[in-house]
Amino acid sequence: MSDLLKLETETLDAIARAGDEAALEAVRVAALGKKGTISALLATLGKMSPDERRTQGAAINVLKDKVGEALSARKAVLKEAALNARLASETLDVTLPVRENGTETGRLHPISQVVDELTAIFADMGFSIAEGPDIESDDYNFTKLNFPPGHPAREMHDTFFFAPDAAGERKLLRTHTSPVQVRTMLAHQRNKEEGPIRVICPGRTYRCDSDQTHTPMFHQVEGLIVDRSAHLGHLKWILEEFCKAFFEIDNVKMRFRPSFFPFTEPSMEVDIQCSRKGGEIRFGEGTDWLEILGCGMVHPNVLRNCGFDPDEYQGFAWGMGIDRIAMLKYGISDLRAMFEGDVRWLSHYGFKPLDVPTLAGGLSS
Ligand code: 2NM
Repeated sequence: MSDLLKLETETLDAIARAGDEAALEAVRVAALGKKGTISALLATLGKMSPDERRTQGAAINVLKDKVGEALSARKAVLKEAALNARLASETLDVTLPVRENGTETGRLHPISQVVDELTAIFADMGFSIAEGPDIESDDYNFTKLNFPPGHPAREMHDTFFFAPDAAGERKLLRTHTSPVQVRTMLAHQRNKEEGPIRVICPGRTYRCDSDQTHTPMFHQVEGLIVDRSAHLGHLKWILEEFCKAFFEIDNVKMRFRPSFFPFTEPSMEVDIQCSRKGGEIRFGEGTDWLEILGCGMVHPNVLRNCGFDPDEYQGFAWGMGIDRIAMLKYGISDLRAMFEGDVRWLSHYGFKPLDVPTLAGGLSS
């Protein structure tokens, strides 16, 4: 009996000292597990005489029940303590502001926004969008576009040239997106496509020029129509519709001045009506003019170089600077800040990524 009493004292003591549920479980296994002290005592009952078994059995079972109760009581205490510790450490301040996800905090660069706007406007008029490589051949960037070798207009483009390759060919960074139109015309012929070409080509362009109003990389969008009966009246209508849609005004006056480009004849520069009252440019009103693009009828040499018979086909094309029209539309004064990648600038001038521009839903609202 005194052994039983000793075991009881020791076991109850161990239960009282168990500091967490894992320690308590170890005590339980040591006492009541298969090889536990109390289980071992119960196993001795079989070898006892019936009398012995009656007294000893009752005593061992009383001990087993006591230990069992002590275990569950201690377990309840430890469980509550563990819960209280978790509640104290895992606090959540539900009054904190909700952190917004990327679609709310991220911003699209104004240039991406303007490209999306141009795309929406010209796609609505039935144009496709074409892209091409930034690294071009001299042939596609110049020769096919009626800039013959040695022509002074080549020098005006401040071209970035690469070192000549093994075959002696000198690649360059395209100085305009016009080589994409060249590729479009050549592919149209190669694939024997039917019908007119109607395409706009937005993209990066490069010239070795850097000051307040020039960056060595800038963006252009050029448009091209080639058809049997394309004429300047169509060009004028397209440009007017574009300006009204892009600047989100009901009416616009445009002024076409004669100019020169190697790839068009005749060539024109286009101004749009604006007012500059109070240092702020507004389009569709006032008596001032602002130059926004160049255009013209595609030169017969260019059509011929790209596989079209200029006696059967005519084309017109135009080109403008995306950076410049983005700055005009969105009141951005510093060109170079556009390419500095400063998130403070972007969070001010950028656009919410889910506000996709559409003609029906509004371009910029
Ligand atoms: C401009 C102005 C005038 C132009 C011409 C062509 C092509 F490939 F058809 F010959 N593409 N772009 C063009 C015409 C570009 O940018 C100021």
